[in-house]
Amino acid sequence: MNDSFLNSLNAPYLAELFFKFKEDSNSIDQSWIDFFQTLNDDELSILGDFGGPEWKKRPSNVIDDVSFDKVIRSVADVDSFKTSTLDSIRALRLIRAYRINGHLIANLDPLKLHQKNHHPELDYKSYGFTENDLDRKIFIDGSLGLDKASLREILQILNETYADSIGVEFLHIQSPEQKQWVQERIEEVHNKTNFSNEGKKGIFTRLVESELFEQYLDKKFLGTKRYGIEGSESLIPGIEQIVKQSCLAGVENIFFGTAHRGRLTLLATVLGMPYRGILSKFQGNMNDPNDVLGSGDVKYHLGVSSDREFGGKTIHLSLTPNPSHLEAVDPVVAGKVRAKQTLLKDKKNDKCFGFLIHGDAAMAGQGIVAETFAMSQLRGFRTGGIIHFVINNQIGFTTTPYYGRSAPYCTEIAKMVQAPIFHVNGDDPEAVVHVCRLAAEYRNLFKEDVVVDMFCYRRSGHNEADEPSFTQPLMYKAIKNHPTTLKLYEKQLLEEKILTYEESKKIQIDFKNFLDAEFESAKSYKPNKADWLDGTWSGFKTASLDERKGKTSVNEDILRSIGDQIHKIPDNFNIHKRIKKIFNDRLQSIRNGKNIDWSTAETLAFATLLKEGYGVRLSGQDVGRGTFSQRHAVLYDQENENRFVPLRHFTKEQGLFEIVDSFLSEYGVLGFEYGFSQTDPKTLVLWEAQFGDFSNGAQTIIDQFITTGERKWLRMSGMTLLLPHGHEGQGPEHTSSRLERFLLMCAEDNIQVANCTSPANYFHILRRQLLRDFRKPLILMTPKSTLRHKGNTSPIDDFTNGSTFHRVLRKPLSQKQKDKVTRVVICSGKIYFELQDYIDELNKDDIHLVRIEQLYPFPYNTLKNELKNFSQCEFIWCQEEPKNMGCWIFVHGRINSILKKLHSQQDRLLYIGRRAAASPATGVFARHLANQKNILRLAIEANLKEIESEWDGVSLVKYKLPIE
Ligand SMILES: Cc1ncc(C[n+]2csc(CCOP(=O)(O)OP(=O)(O)O)c2C)c(N)n1
Repeated sequence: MNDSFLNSLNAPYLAELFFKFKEDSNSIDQSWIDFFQTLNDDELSILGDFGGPEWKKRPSNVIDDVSFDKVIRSVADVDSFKTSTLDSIRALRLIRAYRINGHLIANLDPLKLHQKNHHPELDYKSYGFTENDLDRKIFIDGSLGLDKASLREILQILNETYADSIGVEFLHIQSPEQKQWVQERIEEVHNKTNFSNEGKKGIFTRLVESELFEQYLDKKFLGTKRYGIEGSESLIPGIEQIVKQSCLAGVENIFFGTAHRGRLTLLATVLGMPYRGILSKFQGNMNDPNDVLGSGDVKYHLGVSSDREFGGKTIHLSLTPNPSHLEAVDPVVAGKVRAKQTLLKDKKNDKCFGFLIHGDAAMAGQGIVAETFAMSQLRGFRTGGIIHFVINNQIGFTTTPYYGRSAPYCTEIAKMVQAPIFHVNGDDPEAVVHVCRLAAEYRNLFKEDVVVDMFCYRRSGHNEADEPSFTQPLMYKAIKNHPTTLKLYEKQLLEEKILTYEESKKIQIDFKNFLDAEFESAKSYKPNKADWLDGTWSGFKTASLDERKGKTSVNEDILRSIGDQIHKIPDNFNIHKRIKKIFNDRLQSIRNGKNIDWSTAETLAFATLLKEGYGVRLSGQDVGRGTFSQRHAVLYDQENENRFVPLRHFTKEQGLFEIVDSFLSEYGVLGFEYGFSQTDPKTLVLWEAQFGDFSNGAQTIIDQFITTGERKWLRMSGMTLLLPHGHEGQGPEHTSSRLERFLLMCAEDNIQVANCTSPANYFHILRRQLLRDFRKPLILMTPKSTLRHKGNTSPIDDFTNGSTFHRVLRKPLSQKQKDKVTRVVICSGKIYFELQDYIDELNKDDIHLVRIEQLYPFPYNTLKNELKNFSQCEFIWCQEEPKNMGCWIFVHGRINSILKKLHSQQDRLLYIGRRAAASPATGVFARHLANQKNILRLAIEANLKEIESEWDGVSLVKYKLPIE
């Protein structure tokens, strides 16, 4: 049995022959043609690689140096050459198969319940080898770092590298550098780090802390839910490695997002939250200033931040508070990272990254995971790669993976961004630490996502009070008899003589004693202060309940000069004709001080904030142009498509303006922007829905973060939502932003909800978001067709010289005019313009329109002061939305209480609007028009005495209340 004739000197000759065969088969000897023709495509492709892989082609002069005569001197040589070539092809196919599929037989499952040990493509016999071939040296062309190796050696290396405790998926990566990096990094060390004794003891200590802390909690607080880490303890040394490597590489901030599982141990061990602090929460201690103002949250949702030090460098770690809604925190973390990178001018993403910890079921099931991956490399959203760690305990509550996903792995979705995926056995903590190190290196080198999928198990039920054997009896039988990771690692270190039994016991006893001391201290534990107004939030306060208008007006000269600056178009820029006109009209409106429209007001709000040094970031689908072709914040050169963003560089010293056409997501994008707003309170962060109704795609972010975050976690946000809203005959969709739903969520000063009807009010409410010493989310209904309504304009005086936001708007009336009024119609939003037009058309002077511009916080006093002038009049609430939608449910009780206080002759507000309906609007345009007309007619013309007598609280049959 001879070793291979083929070697690195003559292999290029073979490559050359093959190349010629492909180019022109007549140029080579018939015997070689016959030989090549016996090979299948897969085998031929291996031959092609003899010239070196794509990313590492051999220099072509090597081939020139090899002459036929030197290589082959006899027919026997030719035969040997061919035999060796076949051997090499088979061996290389086997190596390739392991690189692709080795993970399928890797020893990943600590419980060995689903372990596969055989795969035909990974069986050398499938390639024509027999046992007799095991010891023959085969030329493998530098693969696995070797020129030649026996099949036995090859198999050993392949099994160690690709099918031991680690299974790697990386050949889906298209970038040659990244693919090569992964391959080299794992092959050169056979996918194993040789840890020093100190390193091993460090891993051991981390496991002790994880296991013993959870045991301690279990003993002291039996049956209390904590979603323990038991079974996945290797997470902790793994994360520790990522933090350490990243810190040493110069990373300054890691933003963590995680779910419930193992969170408490993570807080204590990696994030440095004092054990006594966690224990005091278990003891029910209410002294935490973070709890005092808020309604509090359960222990396993808490956020925390701390500084850690490695090798003289410091790294800041922060864990974002999260709701129960699994994975909802993912885009929020990404947004926080992006904001921090922006603040630090970390353009290369060297200083901060996000770290997400997933459960296997959630990773596979929740669409937001895909949305978060989707933003990975997008302009406006990229953060230079997130490290994902899956605690793959092979179960989701009571659901087994067979029911939980269609894909073989829960991590399949990561392939959409070609992230390398390291599957690893959680019972091999050294392997976990090893892949975590690779993950950190990969992220920090390539600035792209990477995934560690740690196969483990869940020792208890879903929570500590749950009985898991109801549904997984066999799995739990296996778990019951399975030693803990700590026990297994202790055994390994004892066998390796790295630890003595006594040392091991001492480490464990010392830690238990430490926990006892912490438990005692916890009883009187008082954290120093709430951390939520630190850092970028220092100087901010919780909101007061006074008028809090903020100083939002702008000096007129400054406004005019900004107006000039933001409408300058560079000389060589070929602007679209129509946009040129729009820009001219806008500029003239500012110069003339008249008829400033909505979009101009918005631009002025942004520009003035930018000039004052604040940032503005607006994202959403097609926001650059604007869904209604109204914004034109991004201009495109008509000759070459170069972009020009007037607000980006209109003056020397200005804040950063980011306008981002988002990808087609609501949930992910709103979550991202919310996260951004939390990290940078000095940037006005806006998200615009294409149409307001699409915001319900992001309902989880609205419910779980925006409307509740301040109360649950004392985290303020000035997140601003622009939601185009209004009945315009476009059908059931594209009409309603579900204003009613936002209003129902209002309480305890949690958010602001507004529906403005003047550009100046829009200007002020936007500026107000930043010009106060607190932050509140703002939900703003915005115009569609009325963007261009002639009444939807403002004079410059309303922007300047002490002007402010007005929560209630109405025409100022003289006493004489007031005396003529017999009916007050109160409304909010777009219907105002139609009511006013109708009044103008009928030339009526007995109707007074009052617009509520800010619905929450509700402007009781302002409205009362306005209505008191008309206490003897009729009061109508008019809306275009169905009765179960829009504002009616929210306003009528509030306005009735005002009417009562005023002793008005009508103590009950009358409703004019569409009937309660399942669907927000009709799809038939003619019906829409008829209904809209009917609403106006009823509000302005109908005899209310009669209407009232017919009132049955549901419909007004006589007056043909609009039916839809
Ligand atoms: C969006 C969402 N849906 C449902 C739930 C209820 N729930 C809580 S934990 C859980 C199972 C999670 O399984 P997995 O992601 O594998 O994490 P594990 O608990 O196993 O660590 C479910 C369904 C939830 N918290 N969030």
